[in-house]
Amino acid sequence: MRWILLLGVLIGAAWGLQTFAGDQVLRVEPCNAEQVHLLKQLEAQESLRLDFWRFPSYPERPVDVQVSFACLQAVKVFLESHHIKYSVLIEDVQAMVDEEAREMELSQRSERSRNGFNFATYHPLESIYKAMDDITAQYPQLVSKVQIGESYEKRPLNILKFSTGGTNRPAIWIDAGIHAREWITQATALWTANQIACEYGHDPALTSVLNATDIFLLPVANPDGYVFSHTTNRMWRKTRSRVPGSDCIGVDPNRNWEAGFGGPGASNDCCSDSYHGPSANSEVEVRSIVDFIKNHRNVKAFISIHSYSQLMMYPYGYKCSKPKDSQELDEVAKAATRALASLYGTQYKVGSICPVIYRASGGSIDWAYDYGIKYSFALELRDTGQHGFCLPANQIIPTAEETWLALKTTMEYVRDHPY
Ligand code: INF
Ligand code: ZN
Repeated sequence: MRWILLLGVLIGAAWGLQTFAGDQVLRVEPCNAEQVHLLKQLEAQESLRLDFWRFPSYPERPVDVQVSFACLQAVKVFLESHHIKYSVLIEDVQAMVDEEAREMELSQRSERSRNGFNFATYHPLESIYKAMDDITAQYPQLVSKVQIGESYEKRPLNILKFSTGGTNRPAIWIDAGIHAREWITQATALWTANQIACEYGHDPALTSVLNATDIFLLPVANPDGYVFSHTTNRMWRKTRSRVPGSDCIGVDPNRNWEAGFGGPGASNDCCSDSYHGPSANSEVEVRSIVDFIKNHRNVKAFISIHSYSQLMMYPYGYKCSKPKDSQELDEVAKAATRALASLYGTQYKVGSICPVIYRASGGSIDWAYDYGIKYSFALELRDTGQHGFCLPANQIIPTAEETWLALKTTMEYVRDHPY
């Protein structure tokens, strides 16, 4: 049995398939600034190829880091020798990835036989795009597909526009999947698209929102990265752009916006997962959204969906001072997360990016807020680390249903508070 595993790993590696045999995810709990500094030194050690699922930051907060089998012992010795507390959050990353792949294969097989779209499983990009076309075809009076650009590898960037008429109505922007590996976000966005289409005219809150505002929904903001996370490296986060002169690929699209660009909370190392890129808006995926928003001055809310950690955040990440609207944004986020928790009891934390998680420059919602879109929020969906980016498919619909309550609460508030 073991030689079959070895053979699989070798064949996978020959294909450039990233395997995670023996990898673990550690939850590290630095207890002071010095220990955070040590973790940042570890992060800088490229040879360890550590994959921080949650980055080290000041002041000290829990850090989740995926460690390859080859480096596991060395990293644990390092942490223990510096008395840095850690625990094993995920025992076997490969087993979790394999389980997810098995579930996808089974449900896609049954879906083909039933000829219906299964929202309760993860889908490759082409299935998501086909589902978007089907929703548009089924509800042509309400839904239209708009291509706002092309990715680096020339895949379409498609949004769904939900509009019940009127011209130049206030609009709400929602994007998901800007970080490729956060699969629950693309799945939640697709379920949400179907929910909006089906529930208009039935759900009073949604109907009242759509009778006054338009909704622009981008379910896959980083299609190249998403395809790569399906075909090659499940833990891929960035875009797939080739930066001239770099020996690594991709830019963190949530560090590439003109908002404190290149400041603290982003890396200028092209191999880092938080690499900000050669210049603001260097990533065509980011540029396309910026251009769309600039051509639609009626956008009054900007919601960017990430995972994981169960948070609803508002600006700023590029600085740790509060935005002028912090009290109002805090109240909206608290109301939205109360609605979310009312369904299954899922608890979210609320606050500005910097104090809630860490300093992060070049983020999308900071740009939107400074551009004048007051109601700018980032959601971090389930869970809090037990599965991380590999949330089991049986949680897709419950996550989407509870997130929907937060989105509706936010959209009703935006509708009732024109500015
Ligand atoms: N989010 C963090 C990030 O490093 C935090 C964040 C969210 C920063 C929103 C700025 C804006 O980008 C994730 N979670 O990557 O997926
Ligand atoms: Zn993210």
